[in-house]
This record gives sequence, C-alpha cells and structure tokens, in this order.
Amino acid sequence: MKAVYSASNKDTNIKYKIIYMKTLLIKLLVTATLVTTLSCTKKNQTVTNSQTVTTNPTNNLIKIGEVFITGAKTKAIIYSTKQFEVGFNEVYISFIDSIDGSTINSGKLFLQALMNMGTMSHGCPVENSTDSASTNGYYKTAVVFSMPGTSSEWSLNINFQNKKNGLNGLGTIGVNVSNTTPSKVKNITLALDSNKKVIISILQPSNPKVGTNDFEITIHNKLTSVSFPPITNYSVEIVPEMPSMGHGSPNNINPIHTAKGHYLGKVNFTMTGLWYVHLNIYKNGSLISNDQYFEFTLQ
Ligand SMILES: [Cu+2]
Repeated sequence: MKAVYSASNKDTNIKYKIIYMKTLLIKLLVTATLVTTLSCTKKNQTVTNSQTVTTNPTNNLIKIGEVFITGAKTKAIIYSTKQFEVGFNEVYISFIDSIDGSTINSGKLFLQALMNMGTMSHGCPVENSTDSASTNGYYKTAVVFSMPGTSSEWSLNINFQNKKNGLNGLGTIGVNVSNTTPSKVKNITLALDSNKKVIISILQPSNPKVGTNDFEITIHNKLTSVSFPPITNYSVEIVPEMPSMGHGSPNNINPIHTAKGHYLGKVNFTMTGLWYVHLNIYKNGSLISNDQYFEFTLQ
C-alpha cells in the first residue's frame, strides 16, 4: 500500500485512502464471516453470549417457529440447522421469560414429536438431554422424523420445567417436514431380530466428497408408537459400492456405537458419481440385516 501514500495528487490520495478503507472493511467483513462460519460448522459449537444467541442466532441456525408456554410463563423459540426434513434434525430451543424477556438458562426440556394421521398417531425418535441447564441459551435436542408431513400432521410437544420460577408447562407447535430424496431414513422390520421395528437415519456424510468422509448413522427401535429407545448393541459393517462401475473402495472404517444410538465410522469414496453404502447389521455376531443401503452422489 506504499504507493497509496506516496501519490502526489491530493485528490488521488484521498480516493486511494477511501478505496483502501473500503478494501479493509471488506477484508474485515470477510474475515468475520469466515470466523463465524468456521466456528459454526464445528460440532457442539454455539456462540458465547446467550443474549446474542436468542435474539440473533448463529449463522447456521434458522428459526423454525415459536410458541408460548403459558404454564411456565415462557416463550419457546425453536431453531434448527435447516428446515425440518425426513431424517435426523438437530433442534435447539431457547426459552424467554414472558415477564422480563430474559433467557432462561436454568430449566429442563422434554421434547416429543407426534404425527397425527387421522385414524392413528405416532411419534418418532427424539434425543432429549439430561441437562437441567441451557448451553449459551440453547437447550439442544434432536428429532429423527420418520416420514414427511405438514404442520397439521407433525407437531412438537415442548414440555418445559422453568427452574427460575418453579413453573411447568407444555407448548405445542405444528411443523412441516419435507421429504428427502434419496431418503435419509429407513423404516424396517428385522425378521432375524424378533421382528424388531427399527429406524435408521443417516447423518454423515451430509456433503460427501472424494476421499475419506465421516460416516454416521443412528439406530432406534420403534418399541411402541410413541417409544423409540436407541439401539446400542448392534455392530454395523459398511460396504461402499459404485453401481455403475461395479467396484467398491478400500480403507473404510466400520461405524461403532458412540452414544445414544449413534454409530460413527469412515467411508472412502474414490471418485465422483453415484455410490451406495450398504449396511450389514449384526447382533451378537449374527447377521440380521444386509439389504439396506444409503445413496450418495458426489459432484
Ligand atoms: Cu406418520
């Protein structure tokens, strides 16, 4: 930038200074955006100021809706990383005191998702936290929507125990759940495991690339229409296949159970195109499922 300051003409000098300031401003903005974006893509990352979070969520969260929970004298604001869709959805809820507008950091959330299908209703897997406090203003949970539906079909029941005023309440909000193509969920019945009804969802890779990708699924048991405990004792083997070329790939790491029915491993895609990742599921060493696969298209 030396040339800027050595320009002899005064007007030119000012022009250059303005351009310099503009460039600096753009650089600062770009840096700030990058920092925010990078920090938001990290797992479990939220911003540090709870006031900022509830009024101005981080870049990667979008507001789904809000509902008053009159019994607990709060308003619940629901966020996710995307509009709700079939499969695994992260859900972040902040609770605002109806009286003074402050964020309620001490409380307990119990979330349920219910689908009203007219003649019958059912739920789907929900991950409730055991924590009695928010993280930076958010109570984190997750929902595995098992099928698409409108906001008059799917609803979230938000039970909140407000530890600030000692009141409990329930708020219900309808939510739209769009379909995913290819599907990010498998609703299956395992004949070789006592006809157990099982819901498998794919979390990662969400943005598959050539090379090694994290591979993560959840497995839940549909025990009743409203009870979906995680299955933690299966073994999963992954077999990638490129159907158009009839080959697989080396150096995959089979997903193993981490927590709450999540199984985490690595999948290696060696080239662009359409891939299937087949799942072989074992229980106590016996193969109980080998006909399920998730599809990925690499650009
Ligand atoms: Cu349904």
